[in-house]
Amino acid sequence: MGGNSMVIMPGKSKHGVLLALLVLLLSAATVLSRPPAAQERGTASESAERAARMRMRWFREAKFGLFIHWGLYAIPAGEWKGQPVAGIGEWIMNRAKIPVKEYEQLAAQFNPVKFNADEWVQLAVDAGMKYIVITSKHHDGFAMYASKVSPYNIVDATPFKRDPLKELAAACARRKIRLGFYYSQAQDWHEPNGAGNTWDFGPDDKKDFDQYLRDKAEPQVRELLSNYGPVCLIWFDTPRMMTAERSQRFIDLLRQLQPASLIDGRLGSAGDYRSMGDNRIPLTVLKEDWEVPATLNHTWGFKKDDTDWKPPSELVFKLVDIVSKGGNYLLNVGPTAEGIIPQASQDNLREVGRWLKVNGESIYGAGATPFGDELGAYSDTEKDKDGKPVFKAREDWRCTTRPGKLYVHLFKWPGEAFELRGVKEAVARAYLLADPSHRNLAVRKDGDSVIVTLPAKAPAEYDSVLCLEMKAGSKDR
Ligand code: JFZ
Repeated sequence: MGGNSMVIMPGKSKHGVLLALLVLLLSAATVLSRPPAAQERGTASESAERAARMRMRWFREAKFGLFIHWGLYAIPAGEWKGQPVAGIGEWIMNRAKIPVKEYEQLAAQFNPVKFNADEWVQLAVDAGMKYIVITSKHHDGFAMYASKVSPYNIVDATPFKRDPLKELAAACARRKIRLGFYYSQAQDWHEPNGAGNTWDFGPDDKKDFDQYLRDKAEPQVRELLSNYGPVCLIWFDTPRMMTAERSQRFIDLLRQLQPASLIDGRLGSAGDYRSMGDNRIPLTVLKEDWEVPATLNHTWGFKKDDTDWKPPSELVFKLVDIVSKGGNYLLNVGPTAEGIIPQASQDNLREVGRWLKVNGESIYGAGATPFGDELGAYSDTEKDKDGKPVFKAREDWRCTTRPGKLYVHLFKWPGEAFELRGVKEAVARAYLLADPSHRNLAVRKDGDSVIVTLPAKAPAEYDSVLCLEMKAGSKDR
């Protein structure tokens, strides 16, 4: 209502005023004549919103999770019949067009005796991660858990015979970290009616996709939601051929079996949050809930040749950048066929954890930046190949928030002093999180600017966090 009159009023003409009155009368009439059913629907959707808000609470607090891509593809590890296969490791069956009959034989060799659920969970804890998402079944169709729905699973088809998801669920419960399952609902290259395997089974549009959904995907998701205790989310992926109706059957399963469990953004219809493209961090703050899945090298599933690891400095920057834009970071490891998480992955993640031990209050449950200019801007001069202006990210600082507090993340130490523009409120005090005694730093206000005097040397590696506490009663950011 207010919105309508606001739009019309600035004209200030007689007609404008009359029109505004008319709009007001009309909107009042619609409200009054609304049938009771519609009002009830209003409250029903309000309670649905409340339920969604409750479900989302842990996710908004968590910010940082461990993704694990583990399956039969860890055996070839990026190489088939002596030849390297380009692309991400878990896609090898597709990239090399390996027939089901051949790929299936990998199961007989899969014996990851070095797998230790407690060690994996400990890594996530050490890294400061708050949830773990592991592939229960990737596009290759192989279930990494004891499934009664299909014998093509780790317990029935391998010499290993153990259920790693059961062991992980127990270890996660012990360490109080949440566990979720990746499940490839649409692509299943093992099944004649699953999406994606055109080399064995012909084009997808000739398949009885609903037969596959009803007889494998839906009952397997039911197993995952029934046999492993609380599941924090199901991470669906690549929604080929997923109509609204097909997606709804999965939503119903989740809401019925585990109403607190979240649905990611790749089911086929809207989930509980938005999933960004792989490794794609948005350029600006997004008001909705979102998560970016990302790799430590260039593959999800283990590839023996991929040793191009992102350094800890980049991981810390990306984590902070993501939180300052309102999102979560789901960072992947690809364990080997023996059950070992590559040492470089472990080392780099533990470095992030070391930084988080000191600076975690600026990350967990923290809000997005109230500024925005620091995120970068579109260039006035540089254009991309489509003639659109290039976005230039700025990397020297980011800002995260808590009520009454601003956390300024300084990636490049400014030395001497730091000036923050656009601060209307009064600053009560300023200190560095890396200073164990949180000694007050000298702060000066100059109009909308805050100028903080800093020590000569950065107190932390990667990112020194400057905390500004606002005076109570001054405008909340
Ligand atoms: C998918 C999978 O195919 C891949 O194997 C891996 O599991 C990854 C996490 O997800 O790949 C995608 C899916 C979506 C996008 C990119 C890669 N996307 O939206 O940009």
